[in-house]
Amino acid sequence: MRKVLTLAFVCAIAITAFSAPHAYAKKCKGSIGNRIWEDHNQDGIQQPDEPGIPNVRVWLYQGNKHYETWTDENGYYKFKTICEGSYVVTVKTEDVGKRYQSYDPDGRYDNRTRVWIDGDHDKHTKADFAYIYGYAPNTGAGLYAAMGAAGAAGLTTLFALRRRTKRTDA
Ligand SMILES: [Ca+2]
Ligand SMILES: [Ca+2]
Repeated sequence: MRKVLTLAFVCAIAITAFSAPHAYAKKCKGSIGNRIWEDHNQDGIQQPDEPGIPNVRVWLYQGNKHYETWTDENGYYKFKTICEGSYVVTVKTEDVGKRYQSYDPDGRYDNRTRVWIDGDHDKHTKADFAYIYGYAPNTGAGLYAAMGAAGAAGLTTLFALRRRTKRTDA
């Protein structure tokens, strides 16, 4: 009888020891990444010759909680032990230098994207962002930068003249 009780006691301890931490850890095994790179041909695809941008801060927001990490020498970053939920990944734009954004996962060029982590082992690797020097066709700011201040002033004058002409015609 004593042997049976001892065995039952050992089993109870074993079940407690193994099941409790496992149940807790199971909820936060997701991860979010993946890369910030220079999209030289601006096709939104990472070609082998397109380098990553290192030392860029990336923030992960969930409500008022926020986490920070940095891209490595190849432009990769990863937030680990992520629990189920909705997050916003944001790139610290000061760290990409004088580059313009040329790719954003959600199509809106605002240096951030929303990510949902569904399950216990959800590895999200699509939070990629691209930046390039010079003309970025997807943002008006890139066009002005490429033209330079004088060109931008010329364009503004041209638009003003066109507006005035339209008003005169009407
Ligand atoms: Ca590319
Ligand atoms: Ca976006």
